[in-house]
Amino acid sequence: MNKRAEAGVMQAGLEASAFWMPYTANRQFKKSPRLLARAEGMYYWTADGRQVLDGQAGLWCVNAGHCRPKIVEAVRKQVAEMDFAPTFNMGHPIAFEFADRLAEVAPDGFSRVFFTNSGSESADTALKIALAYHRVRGEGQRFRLIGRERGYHGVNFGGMAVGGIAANRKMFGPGVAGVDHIRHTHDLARNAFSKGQPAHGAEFADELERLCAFHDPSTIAAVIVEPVAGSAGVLVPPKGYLQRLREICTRHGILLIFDEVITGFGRLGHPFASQRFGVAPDLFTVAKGMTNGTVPMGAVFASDSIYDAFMQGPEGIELFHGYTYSGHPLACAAGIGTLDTYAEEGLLTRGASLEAAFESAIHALKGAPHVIDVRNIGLMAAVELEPRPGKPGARAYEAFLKCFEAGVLVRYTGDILAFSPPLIAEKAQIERIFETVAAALKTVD
Ligand code: PXG
Ligand code: PLP
Repeated sequence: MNKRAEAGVMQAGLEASAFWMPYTANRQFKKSPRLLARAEGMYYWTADGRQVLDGQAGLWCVNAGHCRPKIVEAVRKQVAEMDFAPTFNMGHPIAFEFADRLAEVAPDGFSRVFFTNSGSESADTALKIALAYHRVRGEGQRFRLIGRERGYHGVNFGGMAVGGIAANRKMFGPGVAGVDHIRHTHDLARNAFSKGQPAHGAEFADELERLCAFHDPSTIAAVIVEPVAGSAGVLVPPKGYLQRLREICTRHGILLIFDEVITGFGRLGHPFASQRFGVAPDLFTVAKGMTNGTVPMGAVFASDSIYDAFMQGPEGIELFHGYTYSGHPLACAAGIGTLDTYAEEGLLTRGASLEAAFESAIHALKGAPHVIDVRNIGLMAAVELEPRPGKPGARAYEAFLKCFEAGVLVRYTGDILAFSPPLIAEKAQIERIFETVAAALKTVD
């Protein structure tokens, strides 16, 4: 443990720290920090030595649990062998190997992988591929991008523009031109306490048809949605909704992009959400679970026909896009170690066998104080609380703190508690997460 941790910074505070923390109330946090110092399997240990059960897989990314030996070893070996090599006009074998391994686990027809370094970069990359795809096919008039209210596609300009969480957008100016949004699918009045896909709301997809009529569909390049919205608080698509989006996109020649940054790599009990829902996108993005969170990496999977469209023109660079660290050797090594671990332990489908236990454990919270909704699919779930009057978010924050004090880490966003344990979770650990939440809610006013 380092000196600061030994000195007990959790007590001392970090008010003078240089670290400008992301998505965090810096002043509040630095007065009473919560520091994680070590991790293994389902657990973290705080800087002062307390064990904490990880109910959110790091940040929706550590799907195989923490510090798994195959992944650690692969990264250790790679860093000593070759730290970095460019992928612009050069290549290294491990990047090709990892792309091929990814194509093997991808749904049929997705045999091309473009590497990025995060979910945000994946979203922007997918949007740019969509625009360029239409352009190389002589349909450059398709410039519009359609997102959805309450969607999250990261924080870069493209993803922010199609994103639909107001707080993430309002400070940052007019953004990208030609963007519109369909409404979100959250409908507590009809769907509260749904198990799995809610019954009502397939018709929300018809808003896309309305936007097509309004803008002229031949100006729309792509629609991007999360199959299950994660950041906005686990909004599960109503039955038939994704199918309807797919039909409308196909009818009008619009590309459908699934943002699978959270839903990818086993979160829904299938390798990818498109398989769970039986709806195929044209492009999909991943990150997080791709390397088990060990080294930052993301990717865009392209259907063969999209990749092929780019390979028709004159010889030369087909797509003027890429990141210094696209296909970084350490990330590829971590990714291969991750896929090996997923395969050996059946983790890309393990969620399916845990889903029933997970569902009944979380739905036991129906009737607990302040709970106005419980929703779940695969191994992701949320509990929505009635906000404290005039103080949105305060109740969930308090519940989160009480859970953390009781040794369970959960995520909160607004007045929603969100859950996404590592896919190695045992039933008893899942039960402990929700028993801890139940106990915490009894003490929150
Ligand atoms: N798309 C989706 C669907 C995501 O969930 C991103 C893109 C952006 O990925 P990066 O790697 O750039 O962060 C995400 C990320 C939360 C939370 O509190 C969710 C995310 C990130 C941090 C917190 O729910 N999702
Ligand atoms: N800014 C400058 C000045 C650069 O030279 C580069 C890359 O060469 C970038 C930004 C983009 O960095 P990255 O490729 O890591 O996204």
